[in-house]
Amino acid sequence: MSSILVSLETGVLAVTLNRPDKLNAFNPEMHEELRAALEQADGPEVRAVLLTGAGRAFCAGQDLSTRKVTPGAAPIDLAVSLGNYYNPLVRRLRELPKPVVCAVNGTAAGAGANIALACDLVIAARSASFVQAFSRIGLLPDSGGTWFLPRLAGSARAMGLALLGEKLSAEDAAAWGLIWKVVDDDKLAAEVEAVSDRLASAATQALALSKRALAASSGNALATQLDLERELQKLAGASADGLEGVNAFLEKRAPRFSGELA
Ligand code: LHQ
Repeated sequence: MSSILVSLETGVLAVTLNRPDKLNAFNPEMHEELRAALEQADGPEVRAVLLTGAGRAFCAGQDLSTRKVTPGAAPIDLAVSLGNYYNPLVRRLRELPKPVVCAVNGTAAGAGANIALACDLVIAARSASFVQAFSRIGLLPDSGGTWFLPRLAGSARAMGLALLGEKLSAEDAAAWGLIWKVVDDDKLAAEVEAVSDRLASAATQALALSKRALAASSGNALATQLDLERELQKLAGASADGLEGVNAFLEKRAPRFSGELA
């Protein structure tokens, strides 16, 4: 059985983590398959990515069943796993010039929580939860957790989540600004499909430029950010979809965006 399921429909590349009996915890095979699936997102036929999990969890982070160390043996070097797999994955999600929707269908724990937070629009089922499980096993948040949490939730809440490793409900995650929204469990599939379809028929380059500008903002002073917006808006305005958007508005019709990247 493949540990990642992939389908492409109407411009949406749907990627499902598929190790439900392990709560979709990551092993090297799943990382490799996910990397290959996300490579498909480079094709012009893909205009949005939808990431979700099979079964009752979104993802329980690293598969700990292969991590048992016998006393006296050399410890496993976790930097290798982060350097080879988790860090490139988080960067890929952030740097992909296309929107990534994450449907958090159940528990998102450890790296699984932070991979969800790395996505652009996170929509969670009401029964889902987010657990910075790291402190419970003697680790610190990784996969971008120490970067995302203070920016999304503020430093007091980031610290509490990191140090206590308590379960945060999807509703609290939304109230704290960690995610875009929560929907009833039986509405999740329809909601994420509608949002993904909408994004896949939008002006793809403009969305990519929004992603780029927002990513840059946390390291920039306002003056620098204004310069960046000026530079990027020039590109958006000169693109085929930029022209189509304005023309459609003036002609009082719905725009037909090609989604071409410059
Ligand atoms: C699991 C796992 C799991 C294996 C549930 N592995 N089997 C990066 C670099 C390198 C190394 C270190 O880490 C990292 C990043 C990380 O992600 S570190 C954090 C790793 N993840 C965790 O510590 C979470 C561990 N899991 C849990 O705390 C709970 O299972 C959660 C809160 C996810 C769900 O709780 P429950 O709903 O009560 O389910 P459960 O605990 O009964 O789990 C169901 C099964 O899934 C169970 O197996 P079993 O054979 O007893 O049915 C678990 O052992 C297995 N499972 N997480 N990460």
